[in-house]
Amino acid sequence: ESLDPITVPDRTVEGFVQEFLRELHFGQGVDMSRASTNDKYLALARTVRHHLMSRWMQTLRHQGQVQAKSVAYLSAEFLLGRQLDNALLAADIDGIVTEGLTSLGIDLDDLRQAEQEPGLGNGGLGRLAACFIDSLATLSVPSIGYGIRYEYGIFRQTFVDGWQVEQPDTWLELGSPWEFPHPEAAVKVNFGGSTETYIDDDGNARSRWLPGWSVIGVPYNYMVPGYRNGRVNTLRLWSARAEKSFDLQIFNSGDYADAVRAQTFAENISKVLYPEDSTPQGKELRLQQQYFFVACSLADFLDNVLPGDFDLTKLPDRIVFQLNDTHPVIAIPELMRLLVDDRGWSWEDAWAVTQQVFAYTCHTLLPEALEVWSVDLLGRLLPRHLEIIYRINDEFLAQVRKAYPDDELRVRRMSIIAEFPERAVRMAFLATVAGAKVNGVAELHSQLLRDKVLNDFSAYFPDKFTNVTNGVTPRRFVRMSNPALSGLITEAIGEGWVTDLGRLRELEPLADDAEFRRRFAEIKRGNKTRLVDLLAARDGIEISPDAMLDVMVKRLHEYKRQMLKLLHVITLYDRVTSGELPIDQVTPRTFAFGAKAAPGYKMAKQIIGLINAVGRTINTDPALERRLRVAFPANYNVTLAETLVPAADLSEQISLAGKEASGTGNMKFALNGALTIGTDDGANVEIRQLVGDDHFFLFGLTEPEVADIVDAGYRPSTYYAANPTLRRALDHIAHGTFSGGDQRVFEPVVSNLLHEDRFLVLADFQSYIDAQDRVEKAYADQDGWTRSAVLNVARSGFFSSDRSIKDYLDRIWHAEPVAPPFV
Ligand code: DL6
Repeated sequence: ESLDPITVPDRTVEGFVQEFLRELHFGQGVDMSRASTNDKYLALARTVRHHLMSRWMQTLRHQGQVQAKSVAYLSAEFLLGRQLDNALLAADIDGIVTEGLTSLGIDLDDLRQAEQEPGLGNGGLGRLAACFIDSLATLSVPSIGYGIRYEYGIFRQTFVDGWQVEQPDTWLELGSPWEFPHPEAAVKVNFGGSTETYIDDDGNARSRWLPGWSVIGVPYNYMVPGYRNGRVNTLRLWSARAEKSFDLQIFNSGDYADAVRAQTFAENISKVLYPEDSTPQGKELRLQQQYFFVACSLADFLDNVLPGDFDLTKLPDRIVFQLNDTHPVIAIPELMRLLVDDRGWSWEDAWAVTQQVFAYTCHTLLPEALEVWSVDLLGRLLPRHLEIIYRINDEFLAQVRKAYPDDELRVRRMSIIAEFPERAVRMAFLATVAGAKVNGVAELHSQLLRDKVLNDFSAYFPDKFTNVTNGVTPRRFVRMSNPALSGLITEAIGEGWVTDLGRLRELEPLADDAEFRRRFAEIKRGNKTRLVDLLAARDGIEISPDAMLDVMVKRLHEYKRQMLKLLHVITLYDRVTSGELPIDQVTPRTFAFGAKAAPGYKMAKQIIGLINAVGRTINTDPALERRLRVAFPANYNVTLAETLVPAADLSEQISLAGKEASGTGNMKFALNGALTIGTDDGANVEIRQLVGDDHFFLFGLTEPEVADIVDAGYRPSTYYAANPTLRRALDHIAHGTFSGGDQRVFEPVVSNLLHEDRFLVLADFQSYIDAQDRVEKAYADQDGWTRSAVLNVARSGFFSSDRSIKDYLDRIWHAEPVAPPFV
């Protein structure tokens, strides 16, 4: 098929300039003399998206013709990051754009900075979804992402006196040029009310829903370009609107607030992303969000994406709905309702189809992060869905009883309905019972799901459980964010690695090539200089490009153990200030942190305050001669990661073994040539196996050792008593060294560590300090370090999200890429 001439722009510098000026004039209504940076950015974004438009149209037409099995990725979060550079890369027009803008006296970099990143996710789970849709498009898999268009994304973090203060993320404020609203394709979503039974025409008793209220879901489409392969997939995010947004009668009677009440109420549903990570908030609004987006998405797929005459008994040949954690799991009873109530199917036929079209990915090991909804709330908001869940559970438990007669304890353990502390629906159990497959996100995580978290289920459904180790997109996290390293790699092994990351292996011999190592080290230094400039401009933070850059960036959570790294910083401070370690023997090091705490998570916020307090003390103590620095830029996000990760020397992946499901930051760092100091947790295990023990700093208890210590009754104070180094570090905090002598400020942190320490920080302390001493020695041999860094890059190709998606295709989706319509 040929391209649509109307949508194919001219790929010359002159053509670009003309198109850009047209957009400025006709799109923004300004000329160059009056255009603001934002005007220019919006005009540029629209000009760039023209270059993807014909592919998008073609992909949609082609998809309609081919009717191949597709993947619908249902996710409450898509942490996309900025779009401009990704679109430039995919459209391969970087060169003409830079040249064209320069000829107009515009610096592309200035326009880049004008883009507000869409922060529609909390962390790993949302960023994974964004990597996956990139890989689905690049692998040419017919697919669609479904989610929520939050008006406010993840909060903007600021520090006031070192304490986190949250500000709203107004990412839509200055216009969002990457989205295409389609109000004409809106979907109605019902809530509340009651159910009634009735007798159908065949004399069967049936139930139906009499909803109490409803809202409208408006789809916003986003392009998801594959990497130069002619395919542009779609991400469809839903925004909530009131059915009747404005009541003129009430307005005329003078009650202006009441006239728009319905609108305010409805719009609240997609107003703001829940700023939680790993712990669900039992909020009614959150359940409304979840049902809202899956109801819109299922209706959209069945009514608009599938052809009108589609035989729904064939649905499993045509679609798989991947449930990204439990947030979209309410889609299971929704599909049952659509088939049984709306289309008159028998329960058995509907269940047979439903069981084949869903698959569930679990992203946690923390019991408190497994989502449950009280029966009371669910019954109030979605009464018909609750009935359906009850029936699914009754039939499932009847089978369990058959398989395990006289084992009522097991039946109770496996029930989708929990009885304590209140009657509640366990969404992970529902997903496991109904899903065709259940996967964890790293080998260790999947094993622990099978052996511990969902053990009864893996015994009952042994074939359902599988693993797909996470991955990250090499387009954004190497090719785009590390152009210098990308250039070096391409020069050495050609361009193919961008879509076939395993080919990085071909770099291995170059680890022994002195000239290659020299250039590699030079690039690392250049990336550090980029970061130095960025932190100075963005945060007023001053760091040196000559220091080792030791980085821990991720959400603030006790299980991730930012505290452990902080205790190492304090230990170094203590060694120097006590005279034990001469300052000229300390390797200059920048300890960089980036972390947001959930606003309601008090201990996490205390730890943020403490990191900043330690930073203030260390950064200003003349005894340290600026050789040790703490850098904690506020508001860590995808955009900052893109400069930080390529600059790092050391990657901190130090969660307690058995707690981090996978991690994906760990992969980004290894791929950019940082060495990891880490525990045997999540995907660290696989990273270490691949890069080799000589190029990874392992420390800490293993998961079985952790289990033993906890079972025996862990007493953190015994570690404090037995270890003088640890004692000195904790005493500094307790005695107010970092709080101007005030001993109360950080008392909750100290007493938590001494008396509870749920994540065994004290138990792993010495092992961590020893590993840091090994880091110090290894870093002293700069050339040896660079050799290890090269090997980290060469051996991390496995962690491409393209490989993850291929694993999903083989192990779970049983779908195939289709040849792209054209290149
Ligand atoms: O799978 C993506 C990402 C993992 O890499 C992290 O290890 C894991 O903590 C994160 N999980 C969540 C928690 N969500 N829930 N529930 O974000 O997923």
